[in-house]
Amino acid sequence: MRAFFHPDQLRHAPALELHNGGFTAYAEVPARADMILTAIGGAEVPADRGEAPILRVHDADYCRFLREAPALWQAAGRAGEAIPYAFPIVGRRPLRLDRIDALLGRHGFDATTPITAETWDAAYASAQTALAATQTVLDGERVAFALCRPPGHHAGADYCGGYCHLNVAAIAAQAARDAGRARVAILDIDYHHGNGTQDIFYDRADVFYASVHADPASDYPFYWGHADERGEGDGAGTTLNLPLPQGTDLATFRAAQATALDAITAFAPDFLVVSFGADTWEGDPISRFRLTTPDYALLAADIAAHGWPTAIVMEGGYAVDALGANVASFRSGF
Ligand code: Q9C
Ligand code: ZN
Repeated sequence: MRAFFHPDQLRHAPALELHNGGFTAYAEVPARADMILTAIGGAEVPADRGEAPILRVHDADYCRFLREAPALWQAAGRAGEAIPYAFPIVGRRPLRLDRIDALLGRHGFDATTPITAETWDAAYASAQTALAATQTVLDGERVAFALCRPPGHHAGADYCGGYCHLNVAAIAAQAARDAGRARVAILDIDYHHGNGTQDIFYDRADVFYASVHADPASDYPFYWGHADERGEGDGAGTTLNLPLPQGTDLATFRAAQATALDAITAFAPDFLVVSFGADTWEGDPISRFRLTTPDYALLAADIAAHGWPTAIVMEGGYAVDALGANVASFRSGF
């Protein structure tokens, strides 16, 4: 399976994130990509397809913000990385969550995603990597792997969060649409719900979004990913959320993925994007599922059995020492 990665993706390297009331080491480290590259034997550098395919998903003002925020931060006399501390209240439906993290975050999204002077270039390169894998599949390969990092699925059309800045899965899906694939499905099997991807396609009938993830009643991103979110307007019925409890193991996860694959089969896509996170692994430091390394090959084989042309984009996975083996296992199942 061809794989893509651009060295500029290593340049985004914040030191700290604000979490649980204090600063901790940033979890989404460049070493994640190094470990995957070593395990899979390297990757091809993607071509530069420019900003246009990014602007098919993201607002131009938002992209300018990502580029200019570090200079504005420095001009204001600040040291270190740009982290927000005040937020306009973004209206969501009034869920009655009682988790302290949910109550704090109800007033913003979020303080765990610093922006550095390198962030735009790294996120831009991550998007180009997703586009290269997409083009490879559009050109006839059945599957290709994009080693995206920074990840993307928490980023919406005009917002960042959850270590994500540009939504690489959405950019890939939109590129497939723009290349003439009429019906595109996204299967998101990262531990966390892909709120940004859901938001981007929530009212679209041409892109189906299915996600298996930790129940947002207990886990980030809290305000999205509940089972009753199914799309709206033209997109009514083209969003499927399958939240699972902490402690979920292969049997439960695989059954939920099968439900997602059944729904995607009914949608009859001519292109699939997989948002793959290895933060479902049993030893992940910030997540609470119980998948093992060999489980990923089984999950991948279940997806591959459908035969859809498939671009895989990397999302989360924070057990750095195990990440290479987990990604290699997943790829082996195709
Ligand atoms: N230090 C992705 O997996 N909150 N993002 C947890 C723990 C942020 C995860 C903070 C989790 C975002 C792409
Ligand atoms: Zn995740």
